[in-house]
Amino acid sequence: MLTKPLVAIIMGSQSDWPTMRHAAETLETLEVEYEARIVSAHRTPERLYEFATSAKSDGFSIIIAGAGGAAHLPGMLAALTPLPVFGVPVKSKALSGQDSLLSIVQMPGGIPVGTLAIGEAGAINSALLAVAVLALNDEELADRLDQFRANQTTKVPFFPSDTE
Ligand code: RP5
Repeated sequence: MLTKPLVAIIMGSQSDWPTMRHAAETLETLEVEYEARIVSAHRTPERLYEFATSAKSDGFSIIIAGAGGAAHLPGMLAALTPLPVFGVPVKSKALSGQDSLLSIVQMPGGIPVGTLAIGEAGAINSALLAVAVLALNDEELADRLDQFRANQTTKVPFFPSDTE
């Protein structure tokens, strides 16, 4: 890795990676360095504390945190770091991610978690939101984000087709 990653992608479990890898892939597309780690609020609370309290001094600017079920991870991270935290509700088996969404989005006033959609769309958008923030101070990144969005626009057909 040539430069220090600005974005940390944190997830509660290995089982979250099929969702959170979409955030990673989106950052790769936009050439933003990231580091992905498993940190569980419930199973590895000391790892969570150590990561969150040193994330800023370690050079991270933004934390993306994905978790499912009783998804305390993004909120606990936000409580322990001044960095912006974007939460991705992972689709749970029991309640299809509605539990994850409500756990992440319903933070008490004072400790914000920017909460995205459930699942893959939320993971992708968490990365795009992170890029948009970083691009405020990085013109080359802003250009890449503009290009990404322009490419997306050109892929939308004017008319529907029977072929997939
Ligand atoms: C959460 O529990 C994780 O974020 C994951 O979404 C969910 C299930 O974890 P596993 O039992 O698959 O490890 O902490």
